[in-house]
Amino acid sequence: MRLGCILKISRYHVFTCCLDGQNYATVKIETEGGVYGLGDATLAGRELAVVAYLNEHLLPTIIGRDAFNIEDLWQYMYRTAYWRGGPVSMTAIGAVDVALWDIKGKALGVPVYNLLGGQSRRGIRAYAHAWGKSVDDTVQAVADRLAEGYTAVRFSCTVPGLPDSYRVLNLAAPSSGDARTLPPAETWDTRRYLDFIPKLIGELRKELGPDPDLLHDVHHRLTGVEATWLTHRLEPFRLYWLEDPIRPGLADEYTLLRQRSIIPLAAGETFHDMSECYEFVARRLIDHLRMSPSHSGGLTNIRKIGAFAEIHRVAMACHGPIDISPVGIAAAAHFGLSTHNYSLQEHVPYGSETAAVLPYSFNVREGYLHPGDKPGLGVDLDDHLASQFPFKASYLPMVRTLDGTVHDW
Ligand code: GCO
Ligand code: MG
Repeated sequence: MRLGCILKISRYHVFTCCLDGQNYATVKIETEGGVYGLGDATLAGRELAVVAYLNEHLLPTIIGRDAFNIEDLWQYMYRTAYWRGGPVSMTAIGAVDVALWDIKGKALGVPVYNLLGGQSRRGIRAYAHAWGKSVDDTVQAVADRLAEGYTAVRFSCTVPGLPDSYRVLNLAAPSSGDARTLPPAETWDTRRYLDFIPKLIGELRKELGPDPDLLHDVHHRLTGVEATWLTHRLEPFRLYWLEDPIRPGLADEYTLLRQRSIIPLAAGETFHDMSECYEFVARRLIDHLRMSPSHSGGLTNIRKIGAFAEIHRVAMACHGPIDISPVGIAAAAHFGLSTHNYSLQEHVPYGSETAAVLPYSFNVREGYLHPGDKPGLGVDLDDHLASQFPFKASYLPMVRTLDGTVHDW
């Protein structure tokens, strides 16, 4: 017997707002009968491109379709674009897809993780961020996170001689007095960085002992040879993972690093599609894959990528910075709770404006993230309040080396 349409998509709206200094884009999809779902459409520094993709190209084509047929809708959104893939379209598809899972969970009265296979664990181990302007500051910041109950911490620190190196700029501050908002500039020097990081982790181990899991994010700034040099010096300190040592897409450089180093590697926050992660997973060039539902086509796509990774014994560890909204973190949490090969979830606490406009039921206790048990994703949107926090044009930082050459951020 063929069933008729269960829940017809009737309306949509994309909301943009700036909460606690961070821009977010949220798609709301409504169905006849009133059940609605939310998806995270935030692509930091390129937010309005996704909003246009949604409003002008994607959302008008799904009106009147059955919100319950998520797989068919995903294939429809993905395959009807001849120019497919990439950050903008995969974030837009991901937002709609996550909203459809939210709708289905609410309509059936179950949390999304129960639609994905149920709980694989009691909670997902989370890692926190710690950074400082000096070695002492950084040791203290990591110790503070451990005291909060986290057992894994990602550390970064101002590199001596480079006062505005990665992660120490105040991103919430206006980038300049200029009326136009321009990307704030950071400086970089590979030699200073390579000299400093082994000393920093040596101090962290000396002060904090062997127990805590320590992580470090290179943010794509090294070549294969430079990264190999670094990992050799880091090997004695048992790093949980080294993240994005090399520019994405350079599988040959990862091969060089992989063959000469025993440090676990994480990558993938800027991958969007199976084709981008295929070689990294199939050749096991990394240990942890950091693609997220928000930037990789939603839960429908990330589940398939997760299953592919499981076969190759690669763990999933979704990207979870502050520029993924609570809707995106909730999606990652439902996926992480239900996915066997899930290692660690990045977690950054939200501020009070975000919690008021996008109230969420996920929580972190004793360093473990749980999505909560509300039907759907467990996140709502106060759209009236959202309109009081208008979007503010802003950019992610850019990097120049000491002689002024543009470098990868
Ligand atoms: C991380 C990331 C982020 C990104 C940011 C870019 O591991 O959390 O590297 O900090 O820089 O999400 O938009
Ligand atoms: Mg990263």
